Parts: sequence; structure tokens; C-alpha cells
Amino acid sequence: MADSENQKFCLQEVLDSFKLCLSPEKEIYIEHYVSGWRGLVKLLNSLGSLFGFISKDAVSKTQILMNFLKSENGPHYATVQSMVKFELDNELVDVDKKGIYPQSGCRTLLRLHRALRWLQLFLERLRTSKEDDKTSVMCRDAYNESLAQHHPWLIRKSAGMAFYSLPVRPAFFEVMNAGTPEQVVDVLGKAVPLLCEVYQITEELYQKHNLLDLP
Ligand code: 1Q0
Repeated sequence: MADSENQKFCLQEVLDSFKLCLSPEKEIYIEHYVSGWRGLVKLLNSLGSLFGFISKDAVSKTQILMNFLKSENGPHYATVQSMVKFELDNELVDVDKKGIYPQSGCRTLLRLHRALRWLQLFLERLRTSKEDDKTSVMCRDAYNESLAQHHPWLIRKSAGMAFYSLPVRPAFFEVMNAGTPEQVVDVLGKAVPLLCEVYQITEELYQKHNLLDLP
């Protein structure tokens, strides 16, 4: 695992990456989108081995996108918009569900995009929660409302078991490393609308090109 994934999680750093990923024209820079996820993986890695299979998948998806960015086609992968255009123009996406391009940029980003919806729902619950509310329940409810619909039974079960092991709210806030609980809530108040905007832009783009069900 790369060193950066073993470092301490910093909520502000994640927020900064998601902020940087939006251009003034509302294009989404893949490099910063990926750094946002890599930042989140640091938190996941500090939660214990039950989260290992999730962290592994997130790292592998971010790696696929970074490899595209570093390839000779890299400039086409600068933004989500340019990637969609490039892969569609060159027929590099399984729009007709044939499964020829199981690692296209579009389908890989779609998996993270769906996870972003979970994150948005989870963080909003966390932000508005009371001290003794259960993080495991917030996480599970957010998951059932979003990502679970795209996962088979075995993954849903494994994810559900991992959620049970989440630290209680005060300890979870501590892991988030953003100061007092009030300060964490404050940062979350800025994070949620930002994630929401990034999610919405991607959702509309994918919808427009009929990419929301890529296998
Ligand atoms: C805090 C608890 C974190 C719990 C994470 C919840 C998400 C559960 C996702 C379970 C994914 C299971 C692993 C594999 C799934 C793949 O099959 C699936 C589809 O891909 P494919 O290639 O098989 O079609 N992959 C996905 O759906 C992508 C999943 C990416 C999940 C990334 C989660 C990163 C989590 C970060 C921790 C967030 C901490 C929140 C607090 C931070 C405050 C800003």
C-alpha cells in the first residue's frame, strides 16, 4: 500500500481536494477527485481490518483512473467531462452492456460516483446527529439508501458486518481529526454541499449520455 494511504486522515485535506476538483466552468478534475478518495481511504484504513476489502476496492478504482491520467491519453482524462467525451467518441465504453471494457474510466468513476452519494448521505446524518446516535446505524441507513442497490448479497452482508464495528460517535469524530465536535460539525456543514455539487454535476453528465447503468 502506498505511504500516503498509511498517513493520518485529515478532514480539511479531503474537503480541499473536493473543492479543488471543481473548475470555474464546473468541470471536475479527475486528479483532485481521486485525491479526495485517497484521503478518505486513510480514514478507512484506520478503522480496522473489517474495512480492508472496501479500502482495497477504492484504492484499485483510484489507481485505474490515475493510470489513465498518466498514460499517453492522459490529457483526455483531465476532467470527467473530457474523459466521457473521449471514451464515447472512441467507443471505449460498454454502452451496449457487452462487458468488453470492464475497466473503462467511465465505469470506474461511476462506482466512485455512487459511493459519493453514500458519503453525502452519511455525512449529512453525522452532521445532524446527537451525541449518543449510533454511527453504525447512520452508515447502514445511508448505505441502504444508495450503494446497496448496486451491490450483490455477499458484499451487502460484509459491508453490514463492518458497519457494526464502527467507533461510537465521539470516537469517530476524534478519528476525523478536525478539532472539537462543534468544529467537526462546522466542517461537515461545508463538506456536504460541496460533495452534493460534485455529485450532481456528474449525475447530470452521466444521465445525459446514458451512462448511469454501465456494467
Ligand atoms: C466509515 C465507514 C466506511 C464504510 C464504507 C461504505 C461503503 C461500503 C462499500 C462496500 C464496497 C465493497 C467493496 C467492493 C465493491 C465493488 O464490488 C463495488 C463495485 O465495483 P465493481 O468493479 O465490482 O463493479 N465497488 C464500489 O461500489 C465502490 C466502493 C467504494 C467505496 C469507497 C469508500 C471509501 C470510504 C471512505 C471512508 C469515509 C469516511 C467518512 C468520513 C469522512 C468525512 C469526510
